[in-house]
Amino acid sequence: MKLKDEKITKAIIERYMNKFIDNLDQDVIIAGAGPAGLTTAYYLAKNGFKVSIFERKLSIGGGMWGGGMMFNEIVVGEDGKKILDEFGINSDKYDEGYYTSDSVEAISTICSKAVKAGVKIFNCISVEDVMIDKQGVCGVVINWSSVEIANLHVDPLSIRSKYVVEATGHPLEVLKILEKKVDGNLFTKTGKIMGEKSMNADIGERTVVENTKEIFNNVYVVGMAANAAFGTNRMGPIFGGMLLSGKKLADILIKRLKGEISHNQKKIEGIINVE
Ligand code: 48F
Repeated sequence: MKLKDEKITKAIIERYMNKFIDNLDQDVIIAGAGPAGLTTAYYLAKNGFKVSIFERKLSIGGGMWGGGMMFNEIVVGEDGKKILDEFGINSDKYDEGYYTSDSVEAISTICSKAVKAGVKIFNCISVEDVMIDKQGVCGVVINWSSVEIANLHVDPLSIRSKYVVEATGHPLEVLKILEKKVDGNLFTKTGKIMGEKSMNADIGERTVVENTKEIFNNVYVVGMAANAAFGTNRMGPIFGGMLLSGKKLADILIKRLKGEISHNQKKIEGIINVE
């Protein structure tokens, strides 16, 4: 059989468009395909929920590939190791409470398991805004990362979801948009982004799980973004907290999607100013 170049083109465009159209209305949209966002997505999809991730970069996996300072090994603690085991990722005991894993094996396995569980990942797309109604956030506004990088004046598109997850790591891109554009406070002590504190692995690993929660109506924060939002420490190349944060958030969202926990909706004056 002779291959037709235009048929290859048509197959790609048609399949991508179908995938895209099928994902215009979601249970959960996640901004950022780092370890925390991917872990959240994996557990949601595994439980039958419709979840997609938009990732700015060509490659997914965020900051996990490079381990610490490009030494491509990661460290996890006792609880993090249990999640590595669930994913089927090899790890070696280094000392009591310290396990190491090859970072390439770790993140490529998490990516693969997430996609095979049904997560739809759209790479090369940046979340540049949120969609809002009287109840709070109800989706995201996206554009090709190349449009953003080239600074082209091209209008974006909008995707609806019941919940949006801020998983952009250190830069907190979704929350910065909310802080700037939407009247009403974030659910932090100050009502604002509190800002990440300097390195302390012990505190950072613990608080990243505590800080994994709703931060604005229908917006949840996970992974490094959670500590940056609620003003606690970074933890560096120990990654158990990212996985545990992702799993915790999936559990919360599953309960909420099933109606097992009530909405923590706060009335936000002026969220939309026009009747
Ligand atoms: O930074 P990242 O890996 O976040 P994480 O999952 O994990 C943090 C660790 O890597 C490490 C750490 C803990 O040990 O401190 O830093 O919390 O992944 C965030 C992803 O979000 C993408 C970005 O390219 C990265 O892959 N991203 C950032 N802004 C946007 C975005 C955006 N506006 N739209 C889409 N993707």
